[in-house]
Amino acid sequence: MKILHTTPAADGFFMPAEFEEHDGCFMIWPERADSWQYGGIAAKKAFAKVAMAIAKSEEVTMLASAAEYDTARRMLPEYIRVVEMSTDDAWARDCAPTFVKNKEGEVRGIDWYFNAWGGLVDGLYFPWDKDNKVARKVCDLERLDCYDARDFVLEGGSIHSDGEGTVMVTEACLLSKGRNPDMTKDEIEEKLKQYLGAKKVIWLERGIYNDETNEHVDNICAFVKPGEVVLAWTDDEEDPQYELSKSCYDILSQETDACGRKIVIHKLPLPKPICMQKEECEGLAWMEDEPTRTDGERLAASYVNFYISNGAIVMPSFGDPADHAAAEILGELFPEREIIPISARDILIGGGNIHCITQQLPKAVR
Ligand code: KQY
Repeated sequence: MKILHTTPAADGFFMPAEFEEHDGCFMIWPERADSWQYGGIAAKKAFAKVAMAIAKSEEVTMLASAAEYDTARRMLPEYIRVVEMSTDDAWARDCAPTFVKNKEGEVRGIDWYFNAWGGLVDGLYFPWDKDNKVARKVCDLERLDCYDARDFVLEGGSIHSDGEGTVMVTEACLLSKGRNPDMTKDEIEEKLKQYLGAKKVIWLERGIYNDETNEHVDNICAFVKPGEVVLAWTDDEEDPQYELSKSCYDILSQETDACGRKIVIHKLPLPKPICMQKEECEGLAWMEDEPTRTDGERLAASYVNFYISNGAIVMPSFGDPADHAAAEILGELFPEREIIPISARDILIGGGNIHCITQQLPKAVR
């Protein structure tokens, strides 16, 4: 693996869309006691279901610590590759590489600086040094060259690309004080263009209410094809989420993408508020100086946090009446793919969902 000090755009590389073909998917086995209740057993089962759903149509690699290797190997079918790797938690979207490719189909990784969603300002755990090495280790494992972008704090969940020059982000996240406080919005936009090969960045203002990542875009809005997005939506004007979704809707309605298309917006209903229960809080370890979940705390549940595999949409379900409507809408938008809902409360308790625990490897011509 070579560490590259040029930029993807300068080398003709760009970030493909998630709905393009993949060579596989990376995930990380959950074990962190302050993220996953009661030894993480329910989370492990949910992660295994997600991995199996994705593995129906692409290869899955599960990264697991030395301590958890045997458990992961036993709980996962043999067609899922398990590789020992040290991490601080289980958010492959955010600490595995963002992959870029060129017109010839060569794939490379990007190694952003990862600081647990805000470092010492409002990060969610400390230390994060093991997570911060995952991108390079994965590139090494896959024998892919890797761009050094460690002067810039970014997580994969904070960007979405349509693969045709448009990238979507939220201001709440990318302009947060814990990431790149010395950079202006224009400088951040320029960095995204250089590293993701983008021509246009669409800045939404906000994401999902109470999303502890400072409102990652991947929980509120996602491209389903070039020029078309799904947006997490509620009609309940009394819900604090309403203003946030409405602001995204207003921005997207006025926007065109890098190819000059007006954006088609498909509203994806939100489930009714999902809140922590006392027993769930009691199953989480407490760590000094880290935020802890409290009884009744609203979790950042959204159906937009789905993964697009080669053959399926692997989406969260919450046991809510909206589960069905959300699955139907996604089924209409992705008629060629199987819709696979996975009960996701045990992932949501950790603070993210199916998109946050997966990272696709685009199809390469090797
Ligand atoms: O949503 C994500 N991309 C990650 C959430 C991390 C939460 C840590 N408790």
